[in-house]
Amino acid sequence: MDVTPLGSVIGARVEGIDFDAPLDDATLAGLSKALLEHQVLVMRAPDLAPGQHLTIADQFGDTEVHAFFPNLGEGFERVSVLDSEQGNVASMWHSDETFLPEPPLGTLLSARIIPAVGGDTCWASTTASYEALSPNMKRYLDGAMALHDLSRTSELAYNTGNGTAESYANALLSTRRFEHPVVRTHPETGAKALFVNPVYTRALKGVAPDESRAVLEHLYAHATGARFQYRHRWQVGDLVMWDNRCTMHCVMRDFVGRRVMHRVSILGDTPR
Ligand SMILES: O=C(O)CCC(=O)C(=O)O
Repeated sequence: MDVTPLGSVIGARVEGIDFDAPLDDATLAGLSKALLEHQVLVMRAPDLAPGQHLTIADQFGDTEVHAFFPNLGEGFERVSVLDSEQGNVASMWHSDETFLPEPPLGTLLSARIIPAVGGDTCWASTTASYEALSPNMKRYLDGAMALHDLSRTSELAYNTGNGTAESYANALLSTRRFEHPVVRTHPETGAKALFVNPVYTRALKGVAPDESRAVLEHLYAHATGARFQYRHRWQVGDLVMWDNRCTMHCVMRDFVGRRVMHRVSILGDTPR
């Protein structure tokens, strides 16, 4: 397996893996190590069928049925489909499903249909952005908690006519709302990472709304700076895996035409 860095703090290309069969132990260990080191891995798996996609993801841990994305249906509920023609383009910075008590550990995303130009995905390293904070800000955030829920996406959907009053109300159920530390410690590397994002994080706990808004806006602007990013130009058949515990990502909504991705997420643990 060859691992070549693609960005200065995040991203690597991994070549030499045969995805036609389940991964052997050495390959699995090599990929896991590369993921911890580079946070986002870009691979080629042009003939990846949904069943193989699931088999590979299952080797990293149990996989989930996504909280709200459509999926491939019976037997393949754990393969979500992001089809731009159904309005599913994740074009705001986020870490996956942080409104859950145990957000996913990581995700494997397979490019099925890619527009001729545009539709790149950017990932940002939240360990690198945490490291670059001032000592004063690190002290301020130490022990801080934030509330994550689905109210922002539901409100946007409702306001634009893409959601019902019922879906808006359902988004506020307690199973879709959780408090997490603003700075989490990666359970495997021990590195500290910022763990707030503009899609699901709604407020810092225990501070005035103005202060919460100002601090979160500052953190989002800081954490999505170009120096922390890797930007991927997709080809059909690319398979990208990311560590959701120390990254955020965002699709560039700068394309015309259709864009279809299949995704499988691996269950994670409680952020601490
Ligand atoms: O479509 C993409 O490139 C990113 C998908 C995404 O944001 C997600 O799966 O959470």
